[in-house]
Amino acid sequence: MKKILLFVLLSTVRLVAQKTAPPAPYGAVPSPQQVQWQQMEYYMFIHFGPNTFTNKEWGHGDEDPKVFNPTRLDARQWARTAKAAGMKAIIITAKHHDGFCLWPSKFSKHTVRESAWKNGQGDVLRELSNACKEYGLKFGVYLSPWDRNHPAYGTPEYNQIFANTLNEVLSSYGDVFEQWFDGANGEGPNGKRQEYDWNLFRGVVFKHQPKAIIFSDIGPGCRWMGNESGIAGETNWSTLNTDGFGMGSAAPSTQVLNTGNENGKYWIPAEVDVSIRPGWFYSPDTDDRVKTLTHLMKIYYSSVGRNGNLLLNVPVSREGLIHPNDSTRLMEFRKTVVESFKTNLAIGKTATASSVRGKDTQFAASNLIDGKFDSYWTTDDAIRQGSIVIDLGKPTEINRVVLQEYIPLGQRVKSFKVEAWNGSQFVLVDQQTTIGYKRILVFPTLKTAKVRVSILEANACPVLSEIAIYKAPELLSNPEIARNKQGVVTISSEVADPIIRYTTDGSEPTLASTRYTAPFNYAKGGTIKARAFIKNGTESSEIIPASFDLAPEKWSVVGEESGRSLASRAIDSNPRTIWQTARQEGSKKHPHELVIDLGENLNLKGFTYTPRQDGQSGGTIYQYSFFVSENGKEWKPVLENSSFANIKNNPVKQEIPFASPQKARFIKLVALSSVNENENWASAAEVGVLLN
Ligand code: FUL
Repeated sequence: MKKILLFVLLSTVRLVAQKTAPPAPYGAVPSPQQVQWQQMEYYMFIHFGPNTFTNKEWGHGDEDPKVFNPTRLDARQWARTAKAAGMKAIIITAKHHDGFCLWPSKFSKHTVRESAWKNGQGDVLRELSNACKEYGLKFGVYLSPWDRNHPAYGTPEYNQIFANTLNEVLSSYGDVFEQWFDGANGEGPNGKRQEYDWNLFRGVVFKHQPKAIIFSDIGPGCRWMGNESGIAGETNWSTLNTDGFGMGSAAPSTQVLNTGNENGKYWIPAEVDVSIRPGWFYSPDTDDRVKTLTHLMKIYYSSVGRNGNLLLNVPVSREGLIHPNDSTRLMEFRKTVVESFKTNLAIGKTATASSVRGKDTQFAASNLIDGKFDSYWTTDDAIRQGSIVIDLGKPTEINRVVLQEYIPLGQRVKSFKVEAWNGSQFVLVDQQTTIGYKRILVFPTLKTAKVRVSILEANACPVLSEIAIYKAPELLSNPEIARNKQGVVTISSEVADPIIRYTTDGSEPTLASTRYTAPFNYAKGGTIKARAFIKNGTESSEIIPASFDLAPEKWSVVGEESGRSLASRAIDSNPRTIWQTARQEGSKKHPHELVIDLGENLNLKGFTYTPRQDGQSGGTIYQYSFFVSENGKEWKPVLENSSFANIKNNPVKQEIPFASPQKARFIKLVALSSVNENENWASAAEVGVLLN
């Protein structure tokens, strides 16, 4: 009898409990596909094509398709590497701006069929889509509408040709989880630009792949987050206003793409695309410049840790393989992420909230520490603030807090803070703005028994899915290598009492390498590799490489007339200072020039241009000509009407080789256009030369 009574009582409690309805969705919400997509978090981008073989970032479409000839292509090796790296998918450049198709397309004459690879019988998309299936990875395709090869580009027929091309890819290789549309819109082989028919293109995608996420500047599935350096906004809304906007130059500003719009009309979350090397395509010149582990971790925290998915580019080499330098780094990266988030210290502890929706246990704070995304803590509709205390039971070392909103009900939180109990009161650890699907706070290790998370402002009652607490292993900070205008190198480190060792012959520094004790002269340039050792060499930092051209010790700027602001800043070896020209008068925008006296006759094999590194693009040069002279009077053109490919989105140092070595005492860089339309001036962080 007692048992029956208890049963009746419990059922009534449950009935009462079920009366508390969950919160209504707030604002734009993700589709089920977008939620699944967001949960993928991290996947691989592969740039591969003729550029891999020609050292270019943007091919012109006039390259001989025979240059595409990987000697040992193995798509299974790519998939195996991605899988071992913890990635969930691979997106490949099926067609980049040069128009070259990695499959034998019926709609182009610039494809693998015309290449030397497998005597024209190969199909990279077939091999990769099969390998992805074998390794349980999703498969995605990048197709550039901009086509510098197709003769119809720039004419109305091209839109249908591009739609047919898309149709071919999306109906031939099984499921495609993401269709990547590049917004770049430049000239075709006929010098014309295309008006793209995006409605037509989107229709083709959804016809064959109704579940695909479409990436573009403005979605609709996910959006570009405004830069190619891996840094999403600290504030990052997954909602965006796109009415009235388009792709490329018609897109919202990069600043808006970086942060999204609070209360934006559509759910278009950020995808963070960044390359593991300085450029998107493979080049043997960058084998030594694979991003360090520390840099990749920083990118992880500013992408996945800021409500964005990380699309990390790993360019396939000329052999058709992922290079060992990249795969080694990917494995180190994977290991560090796994170790950092191995043990959630909140699991099994207690969580108490300031209030719970309808006082109903189904919305209790314990849902925050159950490791399940689908259960959540929330409050009554009228309550938009709240705090949760997680009691760790005893003083515990922590340095990461991970928060997640339950995004199927929308993104709500505008600001929050995290505090730690110091024995007598809560002290602030960090205060931030948005959370979204995932927000990771990184802070120096502290010891505490209780963590308090407070939602300070939200657009509707907060709905949080998880709060997790970790103690990630600390990485030993890396040495920094700097060289001044005179060519004197200094190596510093934040590590206490490090022993820094370095090499100048390209080899890896070991305990037996030269020890750094004082600044030294390295004016002629080359590559220095440094590494910090502690605890008698049982622990060491990463190996940090730095490459230098000839130091601009003897150089001077010629004709530094007034009005031109500090041209010498382009040759001061300090990329933080910028040369900016005066504005052109009237409607004239360009040219602008920089003339440098190298102080001696040199044999040059190329030049370098470092655009401003302050996050702005004002004055960054796009088209240019380059001249040399032995006397400063007669000038010889070396490169005319050339351009720095992709410099606007990826403003890294440009190393431009000459077709043949040039004797020169004077050099002249003439800026012919800026990356920004309507700009009538030019800028540079540094200009340098490459010696033969
Ligand atoms: C950009 C392109 O222009 C680059 O070459 C690269 O493919 C990058 C991912 O997107 O818009």
